[in-house]
Amino acid sequence: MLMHQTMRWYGPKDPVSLSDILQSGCEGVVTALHQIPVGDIWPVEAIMERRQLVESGGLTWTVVESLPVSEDIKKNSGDYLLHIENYKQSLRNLATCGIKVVTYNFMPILDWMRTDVSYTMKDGSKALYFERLAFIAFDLYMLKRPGAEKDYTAVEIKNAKDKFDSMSAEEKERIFSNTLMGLPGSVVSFTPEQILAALKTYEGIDAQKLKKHLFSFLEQVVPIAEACGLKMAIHPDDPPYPILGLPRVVSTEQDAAEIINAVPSVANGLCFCTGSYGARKDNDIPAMLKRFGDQVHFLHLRNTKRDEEGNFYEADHLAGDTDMYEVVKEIFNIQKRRNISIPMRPDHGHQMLDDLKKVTYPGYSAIGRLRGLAELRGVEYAISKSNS
Ligand code: CS2
Ligand code: MN
Repeated sequence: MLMHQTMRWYGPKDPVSLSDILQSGCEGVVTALHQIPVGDIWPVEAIMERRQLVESGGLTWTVVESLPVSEDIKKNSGDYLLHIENYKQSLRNLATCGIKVVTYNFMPILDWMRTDVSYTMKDGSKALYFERLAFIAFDLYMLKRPGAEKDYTAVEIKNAKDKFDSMSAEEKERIFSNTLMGLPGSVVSFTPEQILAALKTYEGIDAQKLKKHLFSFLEQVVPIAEACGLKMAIHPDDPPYPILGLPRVVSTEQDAAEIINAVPSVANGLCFCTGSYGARKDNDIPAMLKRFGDQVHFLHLRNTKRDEEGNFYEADHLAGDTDMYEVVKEIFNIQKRRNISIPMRPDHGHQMLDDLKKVTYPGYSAIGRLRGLAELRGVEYAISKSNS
């Protein structure tokens, strides 16, 4: 049994077309109704319309990424009760339309964060990069977040200041806009005033509290998902540690275990993103897959290369710190045991070849993802052949 191969498709405005995705060998796409404001209900008609569009392209749609959780829900404030009811209704509507897996995350304010979205690799392709010093310089000297100094060592602060002073105005501007790029699927980025105001709303919410909010959200929505045959899949934090003073609660093996145990149900599972979890040295990716295999409902396969200073870039899918052979072997075992085909996508890829001339969502150009997918597909094919 092989993985169900998909790519993310941002909808009709995505410069990567359904035909491109079909030609990459995928059976399906993973998509979301980005046009619906976070917190509102996804109506059946809109879901069906998207489904028909995908099917008219010869592809299937069974995984949603993401049905976003509102800031109110994460903070247990404002309209959170209404938003939870709406979330439940969206789940029912999605199930009615044939969706099987719903991906979400619980990162306050931001989704992934990088300091450079076009970092040039040795071979000339471009990757997403997180440079810790650039990030500290951004936090201290561009955003000027109150109290930021206490998150860093004296040496880090000094080095970040030197870095900041040596940067050209253009470089500063680039780091600034890359860092505040906003959410995947949207092109609007935050202004410093907006982000500082948003950060302020998290005052008094530490990791323990955020976790409590996550668990009470799960207590409400998981039974609904279970009753309508849906599986929830939580995406890990990226990078997998606190940033900008915001708590992060889906970063480690321990976090994943606590989430699963908080509301025991087949419907309460993981979107296992090897790239996000893999940016931490203490996450043993194959071991985590082995432990959580029964709860993995969706796979993001991607690799990162870390260094001692806390920088990491997105490596080729078979390079980097995570051993993809071990990962795919583990997935092969899980699928065999559960007798299912788990949906996967290559997550990000490098911008390369003709895509260097195109504008796509950072990480989501076609050719780099196709390369990653093809390599992973080859690994899986070989493993399954030698096991049959
Ligand atoms: C994705 C995440 O592009 C990406 O890095 O893996 O943005 C992911 O889609 C969301 O966090 C899931 O809710
Ligand atoms: Mn991911």
